[in-house]
This record gives sequence, structure tokens and C-alpha cells, in this order.
Amino acid sequence: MQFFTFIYLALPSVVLSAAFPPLGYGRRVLREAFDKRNSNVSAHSCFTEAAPATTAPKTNVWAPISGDDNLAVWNLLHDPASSLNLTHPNDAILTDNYVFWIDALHTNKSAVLPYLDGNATAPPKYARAIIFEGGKAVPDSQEYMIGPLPVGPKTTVEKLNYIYNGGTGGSVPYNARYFDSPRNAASDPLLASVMSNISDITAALFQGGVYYGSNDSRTNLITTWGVPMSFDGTKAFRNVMFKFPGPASYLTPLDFFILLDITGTDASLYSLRGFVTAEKLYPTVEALRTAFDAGDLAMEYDQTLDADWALVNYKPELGVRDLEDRLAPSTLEIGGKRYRLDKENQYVEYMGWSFYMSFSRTLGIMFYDIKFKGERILYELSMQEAMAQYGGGQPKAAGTVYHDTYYSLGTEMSALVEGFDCPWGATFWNLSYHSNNATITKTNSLCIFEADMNFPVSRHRYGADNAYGYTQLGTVKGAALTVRAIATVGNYDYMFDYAFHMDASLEISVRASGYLQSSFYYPDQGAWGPRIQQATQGSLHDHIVTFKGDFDIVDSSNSLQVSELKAIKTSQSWFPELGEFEQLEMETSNMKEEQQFNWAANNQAMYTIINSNATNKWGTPRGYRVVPGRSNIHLSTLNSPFSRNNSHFAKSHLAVTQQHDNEPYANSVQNLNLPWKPQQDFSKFFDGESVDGEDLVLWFNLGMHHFTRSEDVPVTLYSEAYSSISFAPQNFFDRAQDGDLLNRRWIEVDDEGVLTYEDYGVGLETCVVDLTEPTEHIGMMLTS
Ligand SMILES: *[C@@H]1O[C@H](CO)[C@@H](O)[C@H](O)[C@H]1NC(C)=O
Ligand SMILES: *[C@@H]1O[C@H](CO)[C@@H](O)[C@H](O)[C@H]1NC(C)=O
Ligand SMILES: *[C@@H]1O[C@H](CO)[C@@H](O)[C@H](O)[C@H]1NC(C)=O
Ligand SMILES: *[C@@H]1O[C@H](CO)[C@@H](O)[C@H](O)[C@H]1NC(C)=O
Ligand SMILES: *[C@@H]1O[C@H](CO)[C@@H](O)[C@H](O)[C@H]1NC(C)=O
Ligand SMILES: *[C@@H]1O[C@H](CO)[C@@H](O)[C@H](O)[C@H]1NC(C)=O
Ligand SMILES: *[C@@H]1O[C@H](CO)[C@@H](O)[C@H](O)[C@H]1NC(C)=O
Ligand SMILES: *[C@@H]1O[C@H](CO)[C@@H](O)[C@H](O)[C@H]1NC(C)=O
Ligand SMILES: *[C@@H]1O[C@H](CO)[C@@H](O)[C@H](O)[C@H]1NC(C)=O
Ligand SMILES: *[C@@H]1O[C@H](CO)[C@@H](O)[C@H](O)[C@H]1NC(C)=O
Ligand SMILES: [Cu+2]
Repeated sequence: MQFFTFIYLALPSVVLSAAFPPLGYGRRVLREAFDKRNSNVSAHSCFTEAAPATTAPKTNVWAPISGDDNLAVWNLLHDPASSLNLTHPNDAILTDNYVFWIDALHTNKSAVLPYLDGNATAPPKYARAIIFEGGKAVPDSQEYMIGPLPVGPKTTVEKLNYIYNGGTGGSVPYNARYFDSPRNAASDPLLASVMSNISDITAALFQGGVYYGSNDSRTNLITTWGVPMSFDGTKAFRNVMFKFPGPASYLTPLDFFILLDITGTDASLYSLRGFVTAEKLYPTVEALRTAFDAGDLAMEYDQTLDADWALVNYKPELGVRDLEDRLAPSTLEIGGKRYRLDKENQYVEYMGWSFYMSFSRTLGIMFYDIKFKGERILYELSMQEAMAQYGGGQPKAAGTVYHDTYYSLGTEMSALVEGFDCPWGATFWNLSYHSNNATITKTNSLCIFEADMNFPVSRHRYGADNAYGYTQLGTVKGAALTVRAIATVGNYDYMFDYAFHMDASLEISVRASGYLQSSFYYPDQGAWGPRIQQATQGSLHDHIVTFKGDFDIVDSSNSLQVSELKAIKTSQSWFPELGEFEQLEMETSNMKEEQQFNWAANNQAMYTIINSNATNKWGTPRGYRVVPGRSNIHLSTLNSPFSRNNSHFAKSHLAVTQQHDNEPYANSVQNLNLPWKPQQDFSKFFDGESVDGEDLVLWFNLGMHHFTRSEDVPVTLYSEAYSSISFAPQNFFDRAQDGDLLNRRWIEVDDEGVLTYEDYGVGLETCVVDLTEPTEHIGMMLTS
């Protein structure tokens, strides 16, 4: 029913009345132009017109594997000839071997460049598959590479070890592997047994709350638990917190925790390590019962059972805002779409930019071969990890670190709402991933749109001796193309934006909305966040989102130039009265070795990826600057046991390495449960190799220190939980890349006070704004 909101918001069909016919190139008098309003132009739709097509110069060699390839790989793995002895995941128990997931393996850059830049044939595609091997004598999870694809006589299934540096290749100990439903099912009976024996206690403490097992009809509490669930793979633990169920359960936690040892594949050996409530540990049922019987256990606050307050719907109790019942301003592509798409190849051209996109179930959207006016800037731009680490005075908050690739972040990129999540008229693409032998399509999960920046790219006014206040004025319209997707990984809705600007700069931003992971409210625990509801505390935490930027400025031989601003003492003979005086100077050098580093204090250093052998017209090495944006942070805790050695990528603002085919990812997708013995240790990338005149990768972090607040209820606000960075040309060109834009005004006022202006043939246009004619996406929302 709620989708009828769209009908309510829809506008009548109108044609923008400020339109006038295309006038052709030339100088005109301002008055005449504005008098020539005309609404008779046959207008295109602002919203439903498809972007014009183009053809990618090369096949997209980074694309995800097709559904057919996935099926063939699945069948190959399950063929008895492969000797993997696999059980279907739906039937699997701990001691079976079964497929966790299948995805595309990254394609080696060394194999791609000869194809991309030369006449070599396209490199073969490979799949990667994670297989849980509980049936082995020493149970583990082993990753395989399967290729070349399509599956044929030459296809092999080999262990995928070369991308991991932890010492055990693609093998992850059983105790550290992903905690999936068979592991959940194996440890639930112990949890149910413990909780059944104390159901009178939990019912008394938590308004009738009981747990008899997750599938028992009497159960009215739900569980969550901290991750990591192991430190080094030798043991596994499960620290459970109970919550009231419902769509906002993240905001209705209870002060009750059960600590279990769940080491190994024999569930009969699993054991209770204790209970925590009211900030005390009770090692046994007896200890807990004794305290309960003595009246030592009581909840000072009741958690709310009805969590309507936590839904992202209209809250009339907040009052009425004047004029707010009118439709808010919206982006219109009035002149028609100004970008071209090759959907088959996931290839985009926009205002000099061109790039390919890919998608993976773990990393989400990835970009390849980003060029401006035919010259390569980046070979690859991709998110690598979305991490969060919490603090608190109870086992769940204190012991929670998330690596969202562990949860297959890409698979959580879901349908976007036209007009709200992305502008009306945006291009919507589907994203697909594989599950078992099938391919799941998430419709309309990526959007592409061009939007007004609402400020000019550049402008200047000259002269003031007339009624207009100028004799010359130049101003250039600002716009950018954004590629957007939102991943709802459990509680949070991470929005990833990649904005391609007219001036050849590229901006990446991440925003977080969705539910806070909260804690029960403890009045003495203000150091871990404020009270945000009757019995809820907003848990303090950090978000760190790590990206890979494989820069290829013109070619793959690049350096990282550091230009430091120094206050130096000088004396100059023409200022004899000053003697020695302080002024600004820039000290420039190239970084020599691979390293992790932080933004300079006061941002007094500029970092630029340059190509020393490619100079602009003025003899300066061409480069792209790494421009700090908003909330450029790293993890606050550098020595926490929960993130000790599997999260080094999050512990500096920036890092630079030499590009290697065997270092494609900052993290491994099953590193989360291995903080003390990681499968992939980012810090090992830094082994003294040169980064001067080499193929460089810049790793950079966005994120937020989440200082939780009552305004995180019901959900965190995108406006504030926001981080960004830009890459901007730095002597890459001979001049600014705005001179060739026609969307500008050059206005002159002559001695007689007559104003004339150039419109360069870009007249004001018209398009039909008809929100009552539902587009595919509004239609989808109305009927779903
Ligand atoms: C618009 O079209 C109508 C009907 O064809 C015509 O009468 C009117 O003059 C036109 N207006 C303009 C401004 O051309
Ligand atoms: C195959 O795995 C099953 C458990 O899923 C096990 O019982 C069986 O012994 C295994 N077969 C071989 C040949 O390893
Ligand atoms: C690719 O082939 C064309 C035509 O045979 C040739 O002109 C060109 O030099 C080749 N390019 C490279 C990089 O080998
Ligand atoms: C609950 O039942 C479902 C369906 O039978 C099963 O797949 C799941 O493993 C069960 N969960 C637990 C925790 O036992
Ligand atoms: C729960 O109570 C039953 C029956 O008294 C007992 O056999 C079982 O061991 C208890 N479970 C736990 C985890 O204490
Ligand atoms: C997305 O998937 C839906 C359902 O399969 C399909 O109808 C639609 O055409 C797809 N959209 C695009 C842009 O490919
Ligand atoms: C996928 O597997 C299921 C059994 O889990 C089977 O019913 C289905 O036919 C398979 N699909 C294909 C395309 O092979
Ligand atoms: C760059 O220029 C230097 C000095 O001219 C030269 O030694 C080096 O080989 C060049 N590098 C590349 C990749 O062309
Ligand atoms: C873990 O990282 C720390 C630095 O934070 C380092 O000193 C230590 O040697 C690392 N431990 C292992 C086992 O690699
Ligand atoms: C990619 O490069 C690595 C390192 O050179 C190599 O071990 C691996 O086999 C290559 N992968 C493919 C799919 O060719
Ligand atoms: Cu947060």
C-alpha cells in the first residue's frame, strides 16, 4: 500500500515553459532571447529517453562470468571426476564438502594490457570458487580457480593460492571459515538447551522473552553475535546477544549475552563459556540462577517491544513544515541524455571520459580503463573492503569488527527507487551474481545519471562601470555523471558514488544510512555512546572503506610525487627592512619505497601520481593529484586483538605499492575470523620495492568515526555520515579542461551599455516532465 505514495507525489503533465527554440550558434541580444518563449517545440521526455548507444572499443575482459559459465563450473566441480566429493549446500552438514560461492577471478593486468593496448587476443576468463571442506581429515575452506572458461577440455580446477600471502594460500582453517547456516544449525541446540533451562529468568528479565531454538515456535527472541568468531583458527567462539525481533531489531538489543565455545566439526564438544548481563560474567547456569534467586538481576530499563519509532516512515508527531507538501526540486536532463552506453560491455562515454564497469559479489561495482580524451588515468578503481569496528562495555560491542566483503557486500546491492535514491530518468542497470547453479538478478540496482552541480565549473566578471556591473563575464555550467549503488549489508545502507566531472576530475564518495548497531543502555557507559532511546545506547564505532586506485597516468610507469609546503626563512635584498623573514616554499620529491602513510598535518603535502616521462607543453610531468575530501580517516584502534593483523589496510589513510598480478586485493573475503593469523596480510605488501617509475597502486581510505547521536534514530543520515576524495588533473593538461565546453555564457556590455552574449548554439530546451506516466522503475515500485 505504501507505494501509492508515488501516485500522490506525481505531477501533472507539463512542458517546461521557460523553453524556447534552438536558435543556432551566434550572438544574440538578451532581451530578444527571453522574449522568444515558445512551448510548441515537440519535446522529448525528461524521464524515459534511453541514453544514446556507443560501442566499446574492446570487449569487457573484466566482466562477471555469465550464468552459463557459472552453471558449467558448478557442474564441473560436482562431477565425480573432479574428486571433490561435494554435497549440495542445501543438504550439507559440517562434515560435508560443499560449494560456498562461485564468482569471477580477477583477470591479470599483465594479460589484459597487451589486449587492451595492442593486438593480443583477449585473456581467458577464470572462475574462483570457495569450497567448504568439512569432510577432510583436517577440515578447512579451500579456494579454487577454474579455467579457462568456457568449460572445455583445457579447463582445470586448481587450488587458488597465489593471491594470498598469509602462508596457507587459499586454505582457511575450519574454525575461521564463514559462519554459515550449517554451522548455525550445529551450534543452535546448545544455545537452545542453555536458554531453555533459564527461560524463567529471561522471561522475568525481558518482558516474557524466551529462546528455545531458532526454529521453535515458542521462541520470541532473536540472536545476533559478534565477529570475529576466532582469532587464529585454532578455536571458534560464538558470543550471542539477544534482541527483540522486527525490522528494526538492531535498535532493540537486550542486556543478555551467552558465550559459547564452538570449536571443531563435532557439535557434541561445544560448550558454554558463560553469561554476561548487567556488566557481570556468570560462568555457569548455576551461578546465573543463584544471582537471579538472590534478586541481583533486574533490568533498570525495559526495551521497547513495539519499535514503530524505529521505522523509516512518516512520523506525524514531529509536526508539519510549511510548504513541505509540495514536491521537492528534482534533477532534469532537459537537453536529453549526454552520455553514451554500451550495455553489453558495461561501457560508458561521457564528456571526454570513457570507462568499463564490472561487478563482483564481494566488492560490488568496479571500474576499469578509465580514460579522459583517450588517455588512461586509472587502470582499475574498486572498493576493497568496508570495515567497521565497535567499542563497548559488553561482549558484543567490544568484540565486533565487520569486513563486509565476508558478507558478500555486492550481493546486497539492491533495487534503487527512482526519484529518491537516484534522479527520475536515471539509467538503471541490473546486477547479477551466482548462487549455487543459478544466477540471481538484482533489478535496477545500479544507476547512472548526469546532474547539475548547481555551481559553475568556473566564472569571472570583469569591469563594473555600467548598469550591469560588468563589461565582460564568462561562466561555465557545471555537471557531472554519477554511477551509484547502495549495498544494505545487514544494518547499514552504504551508498557508493563515483562522479565524473567536466573538468576531468573524479570524485568518490561513500555515505552510510540504515540502522546503528546499538547496545542496551548502560548509564555508566557514556564513553561508548549516548542514550538514544528508552533502553538503547548508540554504540561508538569506526567505518573504514578501503579502495584500490591502480593509476596508469598515460602509461604504467608512474611515481608518487610529494610536494610539501614549508615555512622557510629567506632574506631578499629588496626587503632590507625585513632581514630574515618567513615565507612559503614547496619541497618536491618522489616517494622511493612502498609504504603506508597518512595525510600530512594541516594537509600541507600534496600527493600526485605523475608520469615523469610524459610532460605537458610547459615541461612539467603530467599527473593526477589525490585531493583530500571529507572525513579522510583511518581506524582508531591500531592494536585491538579483534583486528590485529587482518586489517592493516584500514590503519593508514593512504598506501602505495607496486602493482602485482598476485596482489589484486587489499583483503581476503574470509580474513575476518583470522585477526591473529590472517589469510591475507596487507602489511606484507610493503617489502621495500620501488615506487618511483613503476606501475603503482594507490590504496586509500574513506570512512567515518561514527560519533553516535539521537539523530541516528531511526536511521543514520546520509547528509552527515559522508566521506569523499577526488582525483584531479595536476599539470596533466596544458590548461583547464573547461575551454571546450559549449554550455557557457560569454557576456559583453559595450560602451553604449548594450549587452550581448554568446550561447554557442546550446539553446534552452524543453522536455516533457510527466511523472504520472510511470517509467519502468516507478511502475515496478507500484506493482511489486
Ligand atoms: C503554438 O501553436 C499554436 C497552435 O498550433 C499556435 O496558435 C501558436 O501561435 C503557437 N505559439 C507559438 C509561440 O509559436
Ligand atoms: C565424501 O564425503 C562424505 C561426507 O559428505 C563422506 O562421508 C565420504 O566418506 C566422502 N567420500 C570420500 C571418498 O572421501
Ligand atoms: C596491431 O595491428 C595493426 C595492424 O596489423 C598494426 O598496424 C599495429 O601496429 C599493431 N599494434 C601493435 C601494438 O602491435
Ligand atoms: C531451521 O529450519 C530450517 C528449515 O528446516 C533449517 O534450514 C535451519 O537450519 C534451521 N535452523 C536451525 C538453527 O536449526
Ligand atoms: C539443561 O537442563 C537439562 C535437564 O536438567 C540438562 O540435562 C542440560 O545439561 C541443561 N543444559 C545446560 C546447557 O545446562
Ligand atoms: C533487468 O531485469 C529485468 C528482469 O529480468 C528485465 O526485465 C530488465 O530488462 C533488466 N533491465 C536491464 C536494464 O537490463
Ligand atoms: C540447479 O539445481 C537444482 C537442484 O538443486 C536443479 O533442480 C536444477 O535443475 C538445476 N538447474 C540447472 C539449470 O541445472
Ligand atoms: C623514462 O625516462 C628515463 C630517463 O629519460 C629513462 O631512463 C626511462 O627508461 C624512461 N622510462 C620509460 C618507462 O620510458
Ligand atoms: C601483527 O602486526 C603487528 C603490527 O601491528 C606486528 O608487529 C606483528 O609482528 C604482526 N604479527 C604477525 C603474527 O604477523
Ligand atoms: C596471474 O598471475 C599470477 C602471478 O603471475 C599467476 O600465478 C596466475 O596463474 C595468473 N592467473 C591466471 C588466471 O593466469
Ligand atoms: Cu556507523
